[in-house]
Amino acid sequence: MPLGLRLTFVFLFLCGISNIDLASTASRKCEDSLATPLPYSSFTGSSVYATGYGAGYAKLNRRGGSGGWSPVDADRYQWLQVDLGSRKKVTAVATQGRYSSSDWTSRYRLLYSDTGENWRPFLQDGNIWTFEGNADSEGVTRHQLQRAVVARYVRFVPLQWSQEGRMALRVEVYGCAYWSDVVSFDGQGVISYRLSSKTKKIKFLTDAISLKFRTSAGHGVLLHGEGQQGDYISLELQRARLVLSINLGSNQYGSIQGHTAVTSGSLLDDDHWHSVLIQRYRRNVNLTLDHHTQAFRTNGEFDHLDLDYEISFGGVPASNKPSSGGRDNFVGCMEGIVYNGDNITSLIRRKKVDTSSFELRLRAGTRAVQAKSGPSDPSDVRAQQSCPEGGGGSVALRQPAQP
Ligand SMILES: [Ca+2]
Repeated sequence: MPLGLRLTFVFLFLCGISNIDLASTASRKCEDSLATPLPYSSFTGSSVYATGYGAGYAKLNRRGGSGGWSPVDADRYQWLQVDLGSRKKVTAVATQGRYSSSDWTSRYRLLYSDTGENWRPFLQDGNIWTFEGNADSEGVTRHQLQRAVVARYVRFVPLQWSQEGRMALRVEVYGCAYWSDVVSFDGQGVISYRLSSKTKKIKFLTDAISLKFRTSAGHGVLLHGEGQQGDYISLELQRARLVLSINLGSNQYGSIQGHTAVTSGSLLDDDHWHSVLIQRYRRNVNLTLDHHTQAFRTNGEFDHLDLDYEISFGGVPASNKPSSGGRDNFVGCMEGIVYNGDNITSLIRRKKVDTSSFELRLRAGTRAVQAKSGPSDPSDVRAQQSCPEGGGGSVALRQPAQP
């Protein structure tokens, strides 16, 4: 089969698959009870007041043990932790006091984490949020989260508690399974997404690109595309800030300069997930980082992004390197990469994206998939330990130093 024909076929086939994926995830409610089905050992606490007050008894409406969790001390350093077993989408929480007692928690904060070590407070309206808890032992107070979070671990941190009794909790966490293909980048691999055959250039009047990333490295290219006329789009981390560079065209005399760069965020190398959305219509661009949107217009007079036949994620492809000047590849994890309607991460799992000249590894739940055409080498094992899903374990994003 001629090369061009094969590429066209693959491209059309993939669009169909990604549409099905998006439709199936959008249509279901996300309100399952996540904590109740868990075993005793999935609950841990900062301390335990006495036998029968263990964290595993902290299930909503249960009366096991002494009817709930209570710590030894009464200060703001106590916490009750639920390990959901794998990353879940969390949409609501509920609390209750210890069964038939004068022990409860009246105000608390919520922390969440992928690793159980690196915690992030739940925010509402941009502030670390304090939730109203209980005023007796049996009433249930439920809070819908203003914005769902994705996490494996959830911690309840009591701030105020019963005046007459002790600090105590029974809890529920509501949400649903979170399916995501997480791509691990070791600084070598680059995903190259072929937009068309080599002979046909692409003109884009609009763009919609979204992805999530997590890294402990302050520098690295998240995505890059460029065209022979000098157009480009490039998203990268520089000094732990996000920089979007875009050029819809300059003229050859230099009187029209299209280069435009916008910076957003800070401390993005904090090993937490961050979401990015780029929306463009002609010269109008919205750059959204973690739900904060910056609107700007590109410089110059041109409306189309003229790209060559591919766009890459995690670095600049080797073929483009000379013009793009030795920028660092991304080291870390990405998920939910959607490029103009195509779910790239899903396509990678199905091995439909060209990765022929690069190494690439990803994990999808417990289904580890290796999409790599070259011979394997010993570094594979190490790299596959990055970006764990489901079973978890510690996260090593950087390559360990060579002995
Ligand atoms: Ca252009």
